[in-house]
Amino acid sequence: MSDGIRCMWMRGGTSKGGYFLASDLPADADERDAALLEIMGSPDVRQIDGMGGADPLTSKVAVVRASERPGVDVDYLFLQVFVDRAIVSDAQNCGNILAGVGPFAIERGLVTARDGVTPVTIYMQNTEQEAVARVSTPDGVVSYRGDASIDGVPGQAAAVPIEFRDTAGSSCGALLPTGNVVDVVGGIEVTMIDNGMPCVVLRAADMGISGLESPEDLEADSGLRERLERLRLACGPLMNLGDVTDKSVPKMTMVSTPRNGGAVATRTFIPHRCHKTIGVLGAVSVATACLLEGSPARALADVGEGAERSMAIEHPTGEMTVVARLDDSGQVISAAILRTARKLMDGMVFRR
Ligand code: NQM
Repeated sequence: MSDGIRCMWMRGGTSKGGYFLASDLPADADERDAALLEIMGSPDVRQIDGMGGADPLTSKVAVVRASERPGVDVDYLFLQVFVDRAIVSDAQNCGNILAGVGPFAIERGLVTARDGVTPVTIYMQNTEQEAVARVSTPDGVVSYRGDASIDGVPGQAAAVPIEFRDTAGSSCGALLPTGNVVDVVGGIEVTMIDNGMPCVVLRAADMGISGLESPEDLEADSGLRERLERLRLACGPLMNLGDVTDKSVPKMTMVSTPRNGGAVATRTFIPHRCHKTIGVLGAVSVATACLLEGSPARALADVGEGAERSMAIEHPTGEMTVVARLDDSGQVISAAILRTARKLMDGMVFRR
């Protein structure tokens, strides 16, 4: 039998995946990716011969190492293992999988836990930015139990609040890579934005939908999917992302008026499947688009007032609240969200 690779399987926010120490994986990126494809069972729509859950949200990997950067505890590399294609991509970050990185780093001894709450400063290698996650550690031991709940995950768990700073232009080089709050691409008004995740934000009505449809119904609409993909391929180069045919960015978020007292309603393709909720950094980017005077989202959104805005981004299974802090000129300077995480398995995973 082949040797196993040590890993922990965790739910991070509304996603799930394998968490590895960098030192437990092949150092060569091609060899590492070949191992991860086998571990997940890709390419195969069912991922029947691997650990993946036949959904991009459950086919994710965190690679973690102790950081050599001043003031930073660990470096985190996010890898998206495509389900139906033999692609492992580092072209995007993931704020949901990020929620498990702090607990994992403590469990693996990379960070010493305090009694109570342990802040873990994480350098996100994909976008070269930092986040601080606060992990519940009563008596210096990670606890996954608690009374926090997040939409899209049943039950309650320990809160993992995460704060992001300086996420603008994470992958596109600028918050608004075209320099414009609104561009017309293929006849549709869009905001191309990157506040931690490259997103194209457009009105649901402009795609002929109400914006309240279920992800299943939207995925079943092949005409909608084709129009969205055409638009995405046209936006990619305009966002400094080059040819995005084989990339999982930009995300496509269709917005409409909030229906449940939130800031805005969303339906997001990531980019070929419709998200059951919304990505963390995706939500930060969409919230930021809602705050931009003149954007298509702004006209539909309820953005509140003041230097700190608590914005509930409505999605198919509830909402995700983004707490945005603004400077005097109205620019978002930091964003915080609440996630939870859970250890599911710690052991060895095997290659084919
Ligand atoms: O935007 C899905 C997720 C994500 C990414 C995706 C995420 C983020 O829900 O930060 O969390 O957009 O591919 O895990």
